Amino acid sequence: MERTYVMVKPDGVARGLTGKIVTRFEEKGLNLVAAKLLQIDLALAEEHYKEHASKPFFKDLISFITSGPVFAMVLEGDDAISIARKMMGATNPLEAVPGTIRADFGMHTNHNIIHGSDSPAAAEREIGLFFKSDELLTSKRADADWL
Ligand code: IDP
Ligand code: MG
Repeated sequence: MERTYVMVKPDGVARGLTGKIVTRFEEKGLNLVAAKLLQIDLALAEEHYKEHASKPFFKDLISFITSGPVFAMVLEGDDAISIARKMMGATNPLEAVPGTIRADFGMHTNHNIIHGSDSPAAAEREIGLFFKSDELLTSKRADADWL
């Protein structure tokens, strides 16, 4: 069993895609452990994306991710990290395979709808950045035996 941090970015929230995106993960079989709408401040944005601090797109990325509410979630399931990344699709929506979230809803790399942790270490770090431990709640899905 694994947990991952997934976030609908400001473009996805503003475009009214939050519900559709959450539904995809729920229907797949991932279990929702925590969720909230929040506006990311500068310090949290820079910490979350610190691995990209030296990249040419960093400034635009920080201003985009702080531009409006995001929908933050923790999802749980076997191989949750790689399953969520597969469902998101490639970073550039042009390269994302149809059926993935970025391919189906996104147009450009800089507005690519969704974030998901890319490793167990990143998932642990990002869950800790966005949620307190008492915000993580586990409920048994009715279909748990099949997942
Ligand atoms: P990921 O979100 O698929 O893990 P990363 O390489 O970790 O991709 O990049 C983080 C985010 O930074 C991307 O989701 C995208 O929003 C933005 N980004 C990455 N590369 C570029 C780029 O070349 N131009 C503009 N934005 C980029
Ligand atoms: Mg990444």
